[in-house]
Amino acid sequence: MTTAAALTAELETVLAEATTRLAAADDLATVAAIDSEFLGKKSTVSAAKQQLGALDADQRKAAGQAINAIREALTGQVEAARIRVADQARAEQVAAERLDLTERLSSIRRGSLHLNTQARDRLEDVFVGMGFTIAEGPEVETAWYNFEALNIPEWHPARGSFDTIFVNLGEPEEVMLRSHTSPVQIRTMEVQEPPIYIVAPGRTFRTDTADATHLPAFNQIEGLVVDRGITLGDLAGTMQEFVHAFFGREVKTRLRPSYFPFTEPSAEFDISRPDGSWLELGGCGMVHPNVLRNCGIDPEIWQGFAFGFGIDRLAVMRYELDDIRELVNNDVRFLHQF
Ligand code: FA5
Repeated sequence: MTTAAALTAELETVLAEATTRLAAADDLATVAAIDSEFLGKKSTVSAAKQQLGALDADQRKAAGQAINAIREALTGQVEAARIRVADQARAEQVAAERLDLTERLSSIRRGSLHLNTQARDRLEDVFVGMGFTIAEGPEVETAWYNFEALNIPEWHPARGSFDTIFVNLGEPEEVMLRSHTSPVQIRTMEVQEPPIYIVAPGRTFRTDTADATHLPAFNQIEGLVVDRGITLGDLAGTMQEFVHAFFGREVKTRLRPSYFPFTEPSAEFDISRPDGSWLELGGCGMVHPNVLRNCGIDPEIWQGFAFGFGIDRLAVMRYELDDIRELVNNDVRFLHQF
């Protein structure tokens, strides 16, 4: 004959087993299987209920209470296991899908100044170190500053050689994008009394087609010195000093006779490449007396020299590029190298 005490003892064994199995369960399917095994229709708890009718009336109440208590305890444990396993699964998923933002951050590369800007800054440093100051002028110029004041009157064939880009303003061919930085010489001498020692870096424009050594928009640095007793020797010495400071002592320089209407004598200034060939950097010469006169400076008292170099070509040389167009292609793989 079953007694309430025996039934309770049996149910407690069942509860202990369920407790152990639930503690080991690590997924929702296992918890669901334990739930139906211990609380479903075929479970010991359900079977115990059916045995209640066979008990004596005095035993029935105690046994019924014991079954309910076990049932509640089991239900509570199954629910707790379900929550624990679900939380664990969510935590695992979050960990798996987590984005490592610190890793991403450390892989972002910092930008750097464009090669032309680096070259220009370095040029300014070298010339400021030699006692020059920095001057500026506008990128849109009039014929007076770009040509006439520089001793290039309208009929002069040299005007054609500048491949000028004109702006549709005023008289035809009166307003233009400056084709060189030499107009800054005029603007400086108009407002400044000698002695003058300036360099003027800036953008210049020509109808040139882009190739390995040409760009339609490029940069020049103009230099102008006006003082007493200035000679061609001062020009040559300044050029050489500048090249040594900018490129190092192994780079050689040479002056080739040339022609510019605003200097007399005039020269083309070349530097040696590692392969032994020469690269033309720019023009230079002694400031023409007419140019000084155009700015109200007496050429009997003051003499000067001037030069104009291509900054892009300086960058090509300094950073050993094969093609000047690399400077404007905007290819990050290229730009990141410097
Ligand atoms: C001039 O522009 C004169 N103003 C230079 C000058 C100044 C002479 C003062 C005397 C006194 P040129 O046209 O040669 O000269 O140009 C000077 C330099 O600018 C060239 O040697 C070259 O380095 C650069 N340059 C000219 N055209 C281009 C271009 N299309 N692309 C890149 N660089 C260029």
